[in-house]
Amino acid sequence: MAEINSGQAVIELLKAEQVRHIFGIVGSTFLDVLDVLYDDKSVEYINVRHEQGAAFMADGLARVTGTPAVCLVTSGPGATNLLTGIASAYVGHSPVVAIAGGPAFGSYYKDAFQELDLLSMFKPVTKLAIQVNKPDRIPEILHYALRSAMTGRKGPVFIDIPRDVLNNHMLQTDIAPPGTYRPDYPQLPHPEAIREATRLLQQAERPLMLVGGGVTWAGANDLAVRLSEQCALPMITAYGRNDAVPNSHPHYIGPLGRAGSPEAAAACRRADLLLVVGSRLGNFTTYYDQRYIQAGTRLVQIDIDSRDIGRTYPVALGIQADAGEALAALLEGLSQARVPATRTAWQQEAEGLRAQRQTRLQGEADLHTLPLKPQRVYVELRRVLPPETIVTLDAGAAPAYGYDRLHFSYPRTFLTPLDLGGLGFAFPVALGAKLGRPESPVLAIHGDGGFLMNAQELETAVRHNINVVTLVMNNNCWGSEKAYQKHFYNQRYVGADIGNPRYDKYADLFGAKGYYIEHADQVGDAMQAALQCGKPAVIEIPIDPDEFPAPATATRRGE
Ligand SMILES: Cc1ncc(C[n+]2csc(CCOP(=O)(O)OP(=O)(O)O)c2C)c(N)n1
Repeated sequence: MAEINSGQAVIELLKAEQVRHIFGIVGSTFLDVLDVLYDDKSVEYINVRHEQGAAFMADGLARVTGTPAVCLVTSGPGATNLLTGIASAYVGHSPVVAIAGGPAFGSYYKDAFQELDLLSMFKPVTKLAIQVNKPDRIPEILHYALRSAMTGRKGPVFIDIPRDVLNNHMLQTDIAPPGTYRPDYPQLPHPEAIREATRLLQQAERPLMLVGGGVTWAGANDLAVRLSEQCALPMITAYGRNDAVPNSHPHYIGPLGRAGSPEAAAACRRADLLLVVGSRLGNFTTYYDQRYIQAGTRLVQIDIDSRDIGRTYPVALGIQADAGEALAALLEGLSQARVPATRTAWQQEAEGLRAQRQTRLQGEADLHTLPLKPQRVYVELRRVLPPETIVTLDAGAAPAYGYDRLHFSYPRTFLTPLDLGGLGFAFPVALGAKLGRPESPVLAIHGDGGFLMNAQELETAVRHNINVVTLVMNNNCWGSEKAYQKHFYNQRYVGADIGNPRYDKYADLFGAKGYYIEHADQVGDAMQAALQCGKPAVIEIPIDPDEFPAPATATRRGE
């Protein structure tokens, strides 16, 4: 066995999982780990300006690569600042490994300097929150954490390592490859379940596939498309998962759920069988009621995690399996099956809905008002963005118009806060995504409120040359929430309006590049220039301060 120091062990254990970036702010509790990076340049410490940014960056990186992404921060407030970003990774099933160097082991339970019960704080937003209690156990406990993060439905983990456990120890350990401490192969579906699923699919007259994020995590996007083609199955996507299938595919109708496509909703209401692949059928995909999924619709639900199978809607058949293995088995099971004749009419209906959506979105090119409406900005974005662009959306009204209006060609190119709905998400997540996929253009879409929540990371972006473009649609208000006061409180606005600096100037001050445009015909040129300027860039567009989508009726006062 090799003898290495504890700091080196942490770095080598992470490198075995392809980790190339660690996000955080320097702290005295974990300096043995940082010191390793003085010589070893194969891992870069991205030192950020607020730990929330670090957690969001790690989330972004993990979502675009599928590999673990790491935060390393100091105790107490360094760790609590991570919480919202770790919650985002939890909701997004993103394998983020958050490590905090804690106070000395012997000082616990004395209200020591920066001592907080971090394990209790992180438990509800992680798959595992654990403390290392002995230097020799660093490899074992890191393996436990990595196995938890990467197995089944992925998700974040939290590891507290007291400073005297972490620093200044020699360990006898060999660095083992991941296959020695976590499973290499995905979970197969039960053959009986696949036979039953093929039978249900063959019986259905109007089957529809609802493709969720689990398909992307399983790398099974092509298989979903092949099944759709083989069985004449129209496709819709779960909330925020538009990138799970190529949007130009003639079988793709649109995204279901909040701010989604009415045509996808209409298809869902018409379906007699819904093949749900890798979707938990969460709040903003379904609203947990019958507005999309009708009581009579039969559900075949495939998920890696049994906790969400039949959780809200009773299933005709639940299959616990990896999405890719299940889709491959269905393709095999249906390879000799003839597509039932009744499907032709259904396919035509689905094609009609797809065409209806395209026409509706194109019609928004006729919105000529100033300040611009966000809908019009998206018309221009669809025209100009290269197909491989990764787009991150913030919470908020102006970004929300993007759920139905952006066009995706490849998996892992659409990153959204999902049901967390956290503001301040898009910009730091974009930075992490860019580090994970440096060859891809990356665009963050923000309202003015959400952008300023993590805008300090522009300094991180400039210093580390992380060249993402951020679009700030500025309406000088917390628009998405102001909408409630407009519609349900008779425009009695309280706490709804805010002021802003000019964000193009803000960008210039940080050494980034700023653009300010007001007209639709400037969007394309500004976006192209920003994508090519060789710096982080911010484009501000003033937008109509009165244009918000009507809030969902389910969230009306008191309901
Ligand atoms: C961290 C956080 N705080 C508060 C909210 C509640 N909230 C949701 S959207 C919104 C307004 C967003 O304003 P802005 O980013 O300017 O975008 P707009 O809606 O104006 O387009 C607020 C306050 C939230 N989702 N997340």
